Amino acid sequence: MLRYAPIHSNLFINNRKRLIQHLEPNSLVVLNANDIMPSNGDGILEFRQNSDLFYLSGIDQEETILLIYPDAPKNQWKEIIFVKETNEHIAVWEGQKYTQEVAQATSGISSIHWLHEFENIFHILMEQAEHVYLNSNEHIRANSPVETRDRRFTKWCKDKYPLHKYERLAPIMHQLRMIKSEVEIELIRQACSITEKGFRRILPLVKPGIMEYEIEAELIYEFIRNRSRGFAYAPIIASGANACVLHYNNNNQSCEPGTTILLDVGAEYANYCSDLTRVIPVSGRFTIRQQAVYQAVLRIMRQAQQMLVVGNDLNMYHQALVEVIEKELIDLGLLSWEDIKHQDPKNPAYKKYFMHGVSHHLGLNVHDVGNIYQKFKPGMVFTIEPGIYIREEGLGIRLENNYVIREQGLENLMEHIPIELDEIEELMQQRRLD
Ligand SMILES: [Mn+2]
Repeated sequence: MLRYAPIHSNLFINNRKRLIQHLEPNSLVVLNANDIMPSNGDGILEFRQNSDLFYLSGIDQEETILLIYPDAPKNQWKEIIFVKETNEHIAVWEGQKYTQEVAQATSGISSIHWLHEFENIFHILMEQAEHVYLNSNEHIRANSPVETRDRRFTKWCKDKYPLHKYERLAPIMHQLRMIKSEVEIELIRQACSITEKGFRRILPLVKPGIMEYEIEAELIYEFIRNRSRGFAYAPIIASGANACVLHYNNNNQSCEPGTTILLDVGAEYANYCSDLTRVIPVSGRFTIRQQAVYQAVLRIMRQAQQMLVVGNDLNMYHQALVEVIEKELIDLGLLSWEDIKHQDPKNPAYKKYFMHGVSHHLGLNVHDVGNIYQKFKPGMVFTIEPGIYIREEGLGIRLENNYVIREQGLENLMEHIPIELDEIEELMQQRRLD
């Protein structure tokens, strides 16, 4: 019933099994769906499920509640899903919604109730439970004034049941979601492969005068026809100096001959994200200077690959890469050893040309949750995305791939997506043969 192929319920069953190991005895866990966000009038934005609720249930629909109560006195109370009631009338107006049977098959949970039954059942469970785990958005960079359904529920619940022991679910979810299972890695791989199709589609189409939004249109066409619901995040199609604006997404400029285009675009698939960045020359050939900066970024990326291994952590990884970045910036004539020797340690010289982090977790969120102070472990999925931005030259180069950390080394989920200069130029030349 959803655009993507059904996911086997074992993924969600195993995720719940892992969660249960982290709970206090006699605990009840509550997770709420995301809201459908309003725009204006009766308009709405596209629905995006709460990543934690999806991770534990697979239910991809608004107004869903998941209860997990491993020590419940009755078996049918150990796991319960509430979905909004559907019927013939709703089906005509809103299309297909989860029936109880489909919710059961999706989640692997046998107790499925309609949402209007929630308060009665919840009251019976709360009478038994001691600890209550509620969910909140504790992403390290979360910064939204909008009150979520989880937040409203927390207020309601604490007001109605003030004497329970309340616990934070978020730190446990971060621990769990940080390590991806093979099924999740396959879903991310699928998202990467859809992104690859989009990238290969645009290579022969780009020529001087093409508008950034025309490239965006070709990408979304390719993504959607491959069962993606669209971009995993706002796409950056930045030609020329626009590439130096890190979160550029107007995508409304004409691509000028002799400049490059930075594409930071990824498809989502089944709520899993991919996150690709490539830079291509508008005219089909890189200039000598563009090549030099590009190769420098590629060398930084290769160094990063060597260090994104079990046992390292993000901090030592980043520290080690700073030395590599400094050397490349000096070789490009952008910095001198003097600049570095006399730099303000709080604002190091390299930050003028490389002002963001090198890696982040990737998964159900494009900047996925996780504890950034822990050592790299097998099953973690990271991006590597070095960049050099030279505003005075109107040139910004960033390259980004997605990787799985394995016991035996790093697996590149984007190894088939062209990244070498000559391969990109060759693919772009194919337009001239048409
Ligand atoms: Mn990224």
